[in-house]
Amino acid sequence: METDTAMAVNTTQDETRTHSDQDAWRELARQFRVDSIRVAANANSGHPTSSMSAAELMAVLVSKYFRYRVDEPKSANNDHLIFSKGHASPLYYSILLAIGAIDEPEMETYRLKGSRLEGHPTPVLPFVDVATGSLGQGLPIGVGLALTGKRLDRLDYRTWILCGDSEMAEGSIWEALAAASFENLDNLTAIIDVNRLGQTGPTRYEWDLDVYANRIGSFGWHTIEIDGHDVAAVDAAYAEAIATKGKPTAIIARTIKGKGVAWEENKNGFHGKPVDDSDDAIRELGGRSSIRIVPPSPDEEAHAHVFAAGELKLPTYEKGAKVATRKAFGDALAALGAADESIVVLDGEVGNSTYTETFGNRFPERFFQMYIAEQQMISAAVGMQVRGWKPFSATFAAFLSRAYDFIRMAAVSQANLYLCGSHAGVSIGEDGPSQMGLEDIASLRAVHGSTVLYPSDANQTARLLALMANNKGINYMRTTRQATPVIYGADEKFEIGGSRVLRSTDTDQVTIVGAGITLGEALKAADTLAADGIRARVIDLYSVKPLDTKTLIAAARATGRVVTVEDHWAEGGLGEAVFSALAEAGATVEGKLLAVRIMPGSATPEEELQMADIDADAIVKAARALVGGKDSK
Ligand SMILES: Cc1ncc(C[n+]2csc(CCOP(=O)(O)OP(=O)(O)O)c2C)c(N)n1
Repeated sequence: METDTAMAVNTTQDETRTHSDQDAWRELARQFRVDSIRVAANANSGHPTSSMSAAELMAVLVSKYFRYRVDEPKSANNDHLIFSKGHASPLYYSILLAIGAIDEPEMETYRLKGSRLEGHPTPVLPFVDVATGSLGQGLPIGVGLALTGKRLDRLDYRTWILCGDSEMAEGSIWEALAAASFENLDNLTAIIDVNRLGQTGPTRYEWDLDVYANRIGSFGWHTIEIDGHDVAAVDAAYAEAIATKGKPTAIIARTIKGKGVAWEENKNGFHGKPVDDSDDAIRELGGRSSIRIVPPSPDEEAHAHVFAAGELKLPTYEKGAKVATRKAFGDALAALGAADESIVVLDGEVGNSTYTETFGNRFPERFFQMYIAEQQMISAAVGMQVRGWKPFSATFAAFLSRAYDFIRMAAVSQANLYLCGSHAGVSIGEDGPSQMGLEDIASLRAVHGSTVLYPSDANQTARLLALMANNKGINYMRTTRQATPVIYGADEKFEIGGSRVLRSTDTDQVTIVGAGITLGEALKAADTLAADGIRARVIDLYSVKPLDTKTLIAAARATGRVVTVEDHWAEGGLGEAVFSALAEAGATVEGKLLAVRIMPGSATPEEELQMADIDADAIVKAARALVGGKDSK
């Protein structure tokens, strides 16, 4: 058994070993407290008291149970340790120091400018799988890692998550608790540091461990209640967690916030600050030490599972046919999945609307139904990409907003995510505004380093998706519910950061920029304008971020007038992207930003576009007004 072969703090045998192990764990916990206090004092900020409560929990874990190769932090067989309570970073860095992952000079840079030891852990350090610090994220991401271990990698690594008790109020934690037991994740252990206090005062249930145990137990977990400062109890709890088969385990540990420093123990008002009189505190704890440990070794022989892969054969569509881009997304995703065995797909229980079901039917082993739990869907994807899988997550664009904080944090995690939001805009029609994605371009554009693609026809969707699948960072594709005409041939080339000029002459008087459903409206408008003798340039802005500023600037300079049209709120969408790029380039234009500005209701798609003033008629009117045509007054 892995626990017996573990290299613990000491190397003595038999009876004496138990006692000396326990002494060594206590010593290590003491060192973790001292190190947490001293680095926070040095930085004059941080969360030492939140670190001190979990010192024994972590000392026993890393000495005996956490199987990890410090020299190879990305090794497939390593266990994973995530501080869901990321603010306890002093404790986390104290562990890294003790296992030799960082050295003493670096330890002293905690929270200082340029340091890898940021206020909350991020993957700037190779030992950190994912960024935490936004509470309620570590456990759902851990579910993703544990799922990956069971169903994708098929390796026996374990995932250990340290949670705070105040953090347990987050809804995403309960999404994770439900998902983990449903998936029988006995390779996942939640360690709940019940220190009774949160940031501003007592937590809801303070030290009532039974409340946690009953609720978490009713979610299908094995639960163990312990005194989190009793190293023997902590040791026994980990052994029991490992021995528990078929369900995940939650260790619910009663602890004391600020433990070890009499004047701060279990007192409100010391959260998130250096310990008062830190020198005295360190003296009270017995002074500094430099214990170094070697965590137990993982099994080096096992290899991650690899699925079979074949040829890439992207779908093609006949020009003139009417196909929804969401349908083309589903077809293309399945085609990409056939060629790239690392592609996995997560569904928020709308796979027959987003068309991820096409992939799911073909590759059930790489398809994950996350049910209507968007935070868990994105977290699981973040966990999967830690191990090199390429997760595509799809739901209605509107519902991705529920997981926005997880997407934001995924960027901090330097994660590679592939997102699709379907049912974009008012053009979904009768279902009404609750189902309409009208904020997604703005929100996804605002994510650091993101890519935002918005195809307008089926062939373009397939080709852009193939490019997106090889792109890093947070990638988003916006798809349309309505069938739209196929306007591009299957052999046309597109690029991330590109655009396509569909109508142009040397004497264009106005530029119309659209994408997705509004591109067809823009083309219709250009025809109407042409009949009036107004020459309009039409640009398909399928890459909203990065933006093809070169083409836009050239068009703006050539025509002096720009109309943008989008099925999205005016704020932060395609139009604002275009006009801010033009302003930055110093291109002076007369502009009109057509976007949704009314609260839509139910109507047919055509009526919706018309009521929102983003249909062909609205574009014609705006263009005429700019050019000074007959409807301009
Ligand atoms: C989503 C979110 N909301 C609020 C905060 C601010 N915050 C940081 S720590 C904390 C209290 C956490 O208490 P607990 O989970 O019990 O951990 P402890 O510090 O007591 O160990 C709060 C509210 C946050 N980081 N994330």
